[in-house]
Amino acid sequence: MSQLYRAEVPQYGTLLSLVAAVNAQVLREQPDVLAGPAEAARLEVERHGAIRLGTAEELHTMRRVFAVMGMQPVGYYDLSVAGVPVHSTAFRPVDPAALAANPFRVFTSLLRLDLIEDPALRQLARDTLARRRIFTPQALALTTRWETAGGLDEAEAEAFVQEVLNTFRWHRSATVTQPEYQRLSAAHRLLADVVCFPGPHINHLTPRTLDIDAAQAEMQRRGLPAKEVIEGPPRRQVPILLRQTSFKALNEPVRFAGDSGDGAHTARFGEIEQRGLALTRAGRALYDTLLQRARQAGPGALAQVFTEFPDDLDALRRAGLGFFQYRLKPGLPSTAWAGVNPDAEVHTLVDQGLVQALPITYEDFLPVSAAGIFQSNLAGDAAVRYDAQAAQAEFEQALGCPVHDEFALYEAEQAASIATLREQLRRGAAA
Ligand code: OOG
Ligand code: NI
Repeated sequence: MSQLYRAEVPQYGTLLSLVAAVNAQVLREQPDVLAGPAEAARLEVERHGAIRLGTAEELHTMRRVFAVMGMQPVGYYDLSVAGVPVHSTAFRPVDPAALAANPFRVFTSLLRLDLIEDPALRQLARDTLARRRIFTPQALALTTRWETAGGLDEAEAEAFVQEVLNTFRWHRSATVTQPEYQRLSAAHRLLADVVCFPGPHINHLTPRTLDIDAAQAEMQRRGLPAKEVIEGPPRRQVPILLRQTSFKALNEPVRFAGDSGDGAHTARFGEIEQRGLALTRAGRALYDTLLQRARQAGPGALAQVFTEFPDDLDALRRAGLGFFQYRLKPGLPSTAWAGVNPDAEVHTLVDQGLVQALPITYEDFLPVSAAGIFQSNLAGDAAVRYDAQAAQAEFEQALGCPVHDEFALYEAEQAASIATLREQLRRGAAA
């Protein structure tokens, strides 16, 4: 997918080399910034992509296709509150070992036609979408084979990747006429992006940077059309959640149906992300409150408002704001544990110098940031207001299963590390 996107969006190659240069610089200055060689090995792997689907059936099949690759839906994001007529989830690996092997996620949005007011336009969109087939017959057959046989052999797996790649390609030929495109685009540019093409072209791919401020400055220096703002929390000593920025979307040539002319479509872009500590529900609530306050206070208030958010790992841990993995400090003789109570509070065990707390990285997305990313790439649209409600039940019905609760996944990872630790202490104490 990376090769495909690089061929389709040449600036993306520039973005990748820029991010690699910034990361190399950070690693020269802070050689310990990555937790070991496994982290370094996957640094250059893209962290996420995004697609936008048109129908419940497309979402349902996409869920089956991602399952073949070990990716499951995590989280529900309602973007209608931000004037974007979609709701979304992120497909990703859910267990820590799978995430360590490959952390790739796909932010997947489903168009909400119920939010399009004009009934004629809604019908045009529905009919156009009903005619398209976004998966090749072979991709569907291999997905079914994986489900029934419980796996694919090497050749089938290779064929699966090649077939599924077709779903994410850009198509220069639109499925609608130019006047139809214009009507859809006038209602919402996103509507045109989802409805007018034969498939859900990959909208962006996002490498991971170790210093998003430096990467942003470098984007501007190299003349990439970078956004002015970085979405998410401000720069801090301890990065939390997710910070993102992107370059503005490209103009791509389009040929409209029925010889109705040529034009251009603007939707696809490049994005970079920097990830930090996963926050507990309490931490997230504090983040949301401060973000809200900063938005009300206006541009420039973010850093000041966030001084209320503790900014060292110990404070974050003790206040119960972040998730951590706990493990025995390596290299201690087992005599160090003599007399230790295996059931003592983890913070006490850390204080006693026996246990290390390693921050768990946030693997998900932020709805306010995502809305900002959507909007910056729908340049020129006046803000649309929807009196919508989140529609998680409908989304899950289309998907064919509930989405994972992201907090529960982090909680389970933290709890499992504590259980293992206590087990080791108990064995040590008995020895
Ligand atoms: C998805 C926007 C959200 C992110 O990184 O928050 C997103 C889209 O533009 O389709 O990718
Ligand atoms: Ni993104």
